[in-house]
Amino acid sequence: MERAEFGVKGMTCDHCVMTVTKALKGVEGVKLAEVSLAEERAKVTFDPTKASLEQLKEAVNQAGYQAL
Ligand code: 9UX
Repeated sequence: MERAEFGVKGMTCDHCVMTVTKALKGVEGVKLAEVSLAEERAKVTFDPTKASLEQLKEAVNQAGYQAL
């Protein structure tokens, strides 16, 4: 299992946080996704044989936010 952390811009409320969290958890191989509105960051634990950091960021971007 691999742990990644990256910035997420564009979240302004708790519902945004849920949307980003669900987007990350929807990526195959993701075990845990913690998103902080205050920190504007996502911390994700995933199986690197199933998902990549690029895929995680793509999921965030597809949901309408900006992964850094
Ligand atoms: Mo409401 Mo958070 O539009 O964007 S879900 S502020």
